[in-house]
Amino acid sequence: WSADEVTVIFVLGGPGAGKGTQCAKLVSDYGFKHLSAGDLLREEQDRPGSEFGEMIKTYIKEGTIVPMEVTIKLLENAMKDAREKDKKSLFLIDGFPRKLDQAHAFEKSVVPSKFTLFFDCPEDVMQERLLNRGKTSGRADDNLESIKKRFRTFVETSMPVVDEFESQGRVVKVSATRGPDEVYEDVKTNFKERGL
Ligand code: UP5
Ligand code: MG
Repeated sequence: WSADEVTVIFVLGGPGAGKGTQCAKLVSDYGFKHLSAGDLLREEQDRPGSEFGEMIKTYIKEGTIVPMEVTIKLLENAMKDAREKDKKSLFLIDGFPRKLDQAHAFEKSVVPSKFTLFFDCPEDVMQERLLNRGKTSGRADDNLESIKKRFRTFVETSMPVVDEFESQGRVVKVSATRGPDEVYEDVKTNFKERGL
């Protein structure tokens, strides 16, 4: 695809920064198709007959990053579906790319992103949110041990992606510490400035 046919915005931020929450708001106001890489991996994990199920399970529990061939394929398939069935051309890709090679591969082989929406949030705030969600989410990685591992992977492996995009002037950074509605006001202001 070319960037004229398809608009992709990457949505990044640490575990529990509020990526999913903000994407849901953007979907109802702007008509984006929201694709969470984590959600797609969890669906694939639970799909009967998936050859990747066990592998995905282990990576998620350990807070490490699933090989990109799997994730990019899932994203590409979901994008194709949304384009064909729902005529969607605006995409929020949530929680991806988490590693520099993934960023390079996606922008080369699928489509370049318009920009990255980055939610900036301190670890203590994210930890509290995740532990709280863990009471009801049923997510295998919403426990203190997995959360610590996710934070580490985020700092060591995923922040370099944000830093590289930032150095290219392609990051919209929003502070994610306030309530969901306040954060969303900032998001909308930034989208307006970027012509959306
Ligand atoms: N909440 C949200 N916003 C709030 C606010 N402003 N104020 C107060 N509370 C707020 O929110 C988390 C919780 O906080 C919720 O309870 C919410 O109500 C509350 P959410 O919107 O879900 O945050 P989000 O950033 O989406 O958190 P999530 O846990 O989904 O982030 P992760 O990045 O950790 O999870 P993801 O699903 O993206 O990935 C999971 C794993 O999949 C990864 O660790 C990795 O192992 C694997 N993965 C890959 O390998 N490759 C990929 O490309 C993607 C994932
Ligand atoms: Mg999420």
